Amino acid sequence: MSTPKQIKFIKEELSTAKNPLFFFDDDPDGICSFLLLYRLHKKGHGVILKTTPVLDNKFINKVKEYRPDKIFALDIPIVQQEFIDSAKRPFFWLDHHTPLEREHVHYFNPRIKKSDIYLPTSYFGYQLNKKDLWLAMVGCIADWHLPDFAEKFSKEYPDLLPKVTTIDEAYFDQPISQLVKMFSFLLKGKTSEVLKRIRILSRIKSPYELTKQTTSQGNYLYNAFERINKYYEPLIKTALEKKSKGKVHLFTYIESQWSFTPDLAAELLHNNPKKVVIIARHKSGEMKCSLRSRIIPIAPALERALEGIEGYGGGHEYACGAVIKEQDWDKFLKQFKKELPK
Ligand SMILES: [Mn+2]
Repeated sequence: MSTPKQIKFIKEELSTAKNPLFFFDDDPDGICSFLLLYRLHKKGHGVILKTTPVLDNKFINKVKEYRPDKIFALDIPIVQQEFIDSAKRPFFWLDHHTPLEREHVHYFNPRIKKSDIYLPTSYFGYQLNKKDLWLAMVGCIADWHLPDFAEKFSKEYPDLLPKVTTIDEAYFDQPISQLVKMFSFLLKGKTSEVLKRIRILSRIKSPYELTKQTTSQGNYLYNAFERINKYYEPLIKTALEKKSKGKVHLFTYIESQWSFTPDLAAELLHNNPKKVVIIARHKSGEMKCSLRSRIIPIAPALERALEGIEGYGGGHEYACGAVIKEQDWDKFLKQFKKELPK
């Protein structure tokens, strides 16, 4: 939780910035954080970190291009010291991943003080920008957190969140889940297209522009979402219908344009809370997978199952990722099932 002094400080720094440059993570919490900060003064530029959680000197050309007077890094797990040093600008880093030691940066992360606290960056964003409650709500829910302003949101948008219960329900079963999904899907595709969508999103004032397409820009974004969702729907339908014996619910798919793996994994787990869910996407001779569970720890089983296999993987106790060569896939699966706790 950030202190009133910290909030005042960042607000002040934002209001005096003439040309701020925002770097943000490519997930809904990342864009919602950016939109919340950007929409306060509508100055400067945003850069999305596509497919990398690291902000390093690869991005220095953006600093040269935009010549910002201040830099803000939002929801980015790793900012390298070399980048902070070569950027040579007042640097502000708002994040909620595992805290790192860095110098010459104003670093705000609720976990510095309390290591087990979980507050998405959009939560911080809402403390800075109280106007765009809906953006903060979408960012928090997408990052699996039901914020303390959920009641306020439910009162303002009763049709989007009729009642405040659990994060699981808000994420999957309440109408707001459609917005969460939209934000996730609008980030898929070519960087130029994604940037265009984010530019349009920065001008959206109400969630109904998206859900009810009350403006042409809302309509444009809704159509972009629908085009991507058309590929997702048959996949999730097949994945849910698949019968599974034992502890593992496995779904493999081929999709060349977009990865739906995190979205499929989350939804399948919601429907199979007692199982280990494995989603694997065939790509260039490899199986790129996501392993998820709620009650069965999977990290140790994965580590042992990787023995003698061409591939790699790892992660947290209940959420892991792995990449396995196709020819070793069957052997890997067999070993993994055997290694799961009885
Ligand atoms: Mn986040």
